[in-house]
Amino acid sequence: MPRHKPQFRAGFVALIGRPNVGKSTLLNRVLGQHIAIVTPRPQTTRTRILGIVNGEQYQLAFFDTPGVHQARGALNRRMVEVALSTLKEVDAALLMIEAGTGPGGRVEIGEGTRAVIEEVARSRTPAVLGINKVDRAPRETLLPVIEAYKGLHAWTAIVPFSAATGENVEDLVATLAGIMPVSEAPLFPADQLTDQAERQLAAEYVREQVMLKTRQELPYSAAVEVEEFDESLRRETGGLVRISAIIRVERDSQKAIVIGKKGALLKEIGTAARLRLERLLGAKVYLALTVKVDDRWTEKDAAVRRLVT
Ligand SMILES: Nc1nc2c(ncn2[C@@H]2O[C@H](COP(=O)(O)OP(=O)(O)OP(=O)(O)O)[C@@H](O)[C@H]2O)c(=O)[nH]1
Ligand SMILES: [Mg+2]
Repeated sequence: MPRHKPQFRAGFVALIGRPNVGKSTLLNRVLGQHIAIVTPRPQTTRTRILGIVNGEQYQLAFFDTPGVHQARGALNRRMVEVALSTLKEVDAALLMIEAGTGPGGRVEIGEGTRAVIEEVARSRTPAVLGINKVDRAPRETLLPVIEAYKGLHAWTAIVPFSAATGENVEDLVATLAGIMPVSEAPLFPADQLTDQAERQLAAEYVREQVMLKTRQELPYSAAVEVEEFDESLRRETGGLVRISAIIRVERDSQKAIVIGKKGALLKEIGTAARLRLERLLGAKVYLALTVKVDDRWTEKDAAVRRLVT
C-alpha cells in the first residue's frame, strides 16, 4: 500500500528575544542571504523583517523582530511594540536565548528574559525555545540550561543550535515546520525571499556599517534614508545602480565623527556598504553618502515614524 503523502504545512514564525541573542543571524542563515543586518551590538534590528524559507513539504515565513528591552524614548518604544505585536500574528514563536552558564555553572535567567517569556505566554502562541550560540558554550552546560527553562513555560520543543555555524539549524527548521498549520498551498510565491525592497536593504547596509565603525551612543543615533535608487542603467552591459543616501544623526559632534578626518570614515562606511550591495544586486553600485543632523530624532514619535520604516 502506498503511504499517504505527508501534508504540506505553511505558516508564520516570530523570532523573538532579548537584543543580541542572534535572531537576525538565524534569519540570514535560514535564508542563505544577508537580508537582516547583524552587529555585535544590542538593538541592531529596528523593524520587522520577513524572510521566507521553502522546503518540499513546508513554507516558513519568519519575522525577525527588534530585541525586547526596557524601552526609553520614542525609537525604543516603537521597536519593542513591533516585536511584541508580531507575537499575535504568527502561528508559532521561536523564543531565542543564548547558551552558556554563569560562574560556578549557575543558570541565570535575567528579568528581561523572564519578561519576554511572560509576553509569549500571554500571547498564547505556541512557542519553541531556541538555545542559540551553542558553538561557544561547553556541551555540559546545555543540560542545566534546558532544565532551568523547562519549568518556565509549556514549550512545544526546546532546540539548541548555532546560527553562526549552522549546527542543528536544519533540525530547528524541521521542528518549526512540523507545528505549522496544514495548508493547501504556499503563502508566498516560491521565488519571494523577503518583503524588504532593495532600497530598504541599501539603507540598512549603510546603517550596519555606521554601527560597526562607530562607538558609544552614535550607532543608536543614526538613521539612514535612501534618496535616490536609480537602476535605469542596471541592465546595460556593465550596468550600474546609482544610490544616494543620507545618514541622519542627532548632533553636530556625531556628524563630525561619522565623516571622520578628511572624510575618511564616511568613505570606509561607503565602501563596505557598497561591496555588500554589489553582491546583493549583482551589479556595480555607485553609492553617494551625506550626513545630516536631525536634532534628537530618536525621541520624537513623528521623526521615528518617518525614519524607521
Ligand atoms: N558565537 C556565536 N555568535 C553568534 C551566533 N549567532 C549570532 N551571533 C553573534 O551575536 C551578535 C548579535 O547577533 P544578531 O543576529 O545581530 O542578534 P539579534 O538578536 O538580531 O540582535 P538585535 O537585532 O539587536 O535584537 C553578532 O555579533 C553575531 O555574530 C552564534 O550562533 N554563535
Ligand atoms: Mg537583529
